[in-house]
Amino acid sequence: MAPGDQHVTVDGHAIKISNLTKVLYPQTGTTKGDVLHYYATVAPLLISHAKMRPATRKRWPDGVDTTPFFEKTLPSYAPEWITTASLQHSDRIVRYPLVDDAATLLWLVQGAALELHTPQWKYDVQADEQRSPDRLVIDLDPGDPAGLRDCCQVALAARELLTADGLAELFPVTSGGKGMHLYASLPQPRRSNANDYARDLARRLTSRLPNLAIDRMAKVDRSGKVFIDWSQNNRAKTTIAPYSLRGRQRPTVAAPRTWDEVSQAADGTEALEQLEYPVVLDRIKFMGDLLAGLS
Ligand SMILES: [Mn+2]
Repeated sequence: MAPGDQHVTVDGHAIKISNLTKVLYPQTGTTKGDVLHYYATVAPLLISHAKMRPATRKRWPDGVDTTPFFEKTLPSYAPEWITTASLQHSDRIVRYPLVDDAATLLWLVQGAALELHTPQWKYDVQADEQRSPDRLVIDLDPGDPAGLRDCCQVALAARELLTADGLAELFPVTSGGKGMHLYASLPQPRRSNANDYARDLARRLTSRLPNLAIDRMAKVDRSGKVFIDWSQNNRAKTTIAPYSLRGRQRPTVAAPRTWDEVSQAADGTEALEQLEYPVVLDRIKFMGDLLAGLS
């Protein structure tokens, strides 16, 4: 082993951990050790929402100031104990890891996978099949000068529409980027047409808030409006997993929020900002998992 390398045992699996002092976020001095500690702490929460979902990783081996790479296929040097799903793509079969346990999560993070992206459906390893989508995600992307406050106004309207549609609870998550994601568990009857439902919801939101929201995919002028991206419900798409870090200048997180926070931001009482990992660690100590109840 190189100096500074060590082995940790997680779920009975030995994982080699290296370069703990390497700075991955220069602006904040956040090291790989900090990142591993963050993921080890949020593992139970992150995994409860990411398990059984084939994970695409975005890796920054040399830190966030360098060019990352997307990785779908699990590398051949990966440990055999990682649970995988082999999925047929148009031209090839891709073997993805399923982030079903802390050992898998930490092995991926050891490889500087700062971001984990997952689809809104699960892969059933026993049956060897892809299940129908069990979650709805609505991605709210603000176009300058619109910001999180505008997203919150759209989020409140979305919550009203979903409630009227009889859907279960809607969960707001600030993305760690510019905007916000809204999640809902999909009841069985809506699972076969999640993408159509999301598209229809986006259209209804846009007609309700014509000056604030836009739902067109084309690169029309989105400035000052919130783009409601419903397309991430497509089976081929993934979204940043809740509790994943982001590979941005600062170590922000895709962080669950309360509706009180969203309401106060919408009416301007209290500004809402993207959260960095130390704040997320504090919050989970006294708030637990705000996404408990999401499938
Ligand atoms: Mn987005």
